Amino acid sequence: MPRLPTGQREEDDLPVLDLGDQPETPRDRWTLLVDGAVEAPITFRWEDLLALPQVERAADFHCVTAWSVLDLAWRGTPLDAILALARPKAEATHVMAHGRDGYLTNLPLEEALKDDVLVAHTLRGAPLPTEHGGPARLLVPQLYAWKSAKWISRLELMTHDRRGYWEIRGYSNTGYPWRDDREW
Ligand SMILES: Nc1nc2c(c(=O)[nH]1)N[C@H]1C(S)=C(S)[C@@H](COP(=O)(O)O)O[C@H]1N2
Ligand SMILES: [Mo]
Repeated sequence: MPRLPTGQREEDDLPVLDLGDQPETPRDRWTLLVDGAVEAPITFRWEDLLALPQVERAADFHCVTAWSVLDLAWRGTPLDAILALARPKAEATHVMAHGRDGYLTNLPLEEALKDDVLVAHTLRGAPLPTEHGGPARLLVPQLYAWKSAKWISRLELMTHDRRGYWEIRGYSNTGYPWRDDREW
């Protein structure tokens, strides 16, 4: 198995890529809302997040603009632990991740619930820097990096699919790096 998907080249340092607005949120004012198709909408504060299970994951990160960074060390809370507390309704099929910069990206629950998907707050042993989405971002390493919403503010459970920022603008709805699944 090659280490890099088709069309990707390796970078040592994580580039910064976003729409340009990098919101600063102090940890004591940070919140994450889980709502939509759930039985129990819930808002997490920073200490609530840290009270949930904390795991380490080493993961490769593939951006559709052709860079990949291998073996990044992340720490954070598994997304399934967060979503479970809101009790997704049986008819929930997708989740929209909202960033504080207005960014949106959509995921099928099947991808969102995978073991490596985190709300990540630590990168390479240090607090996640603002430019990489700190205090906390979504990490969905099995999909192209545009699915990993920085500055996560809201996880909206949905009963049908809806496209996010890049998914409307021509990126693939699914975004599987290992299938060279870049555009629709
Ligand atoms: N909130 C937010 N998240 C975002 C983006 C963005 O513009 N806003 N850009 C995405 C894209 S296209 C990529 S490649 C990665 C880049 O993450 P990085 O800047 O930490 O390398 O963030 C993703 N998450
Ligand atoms: Mo990207």
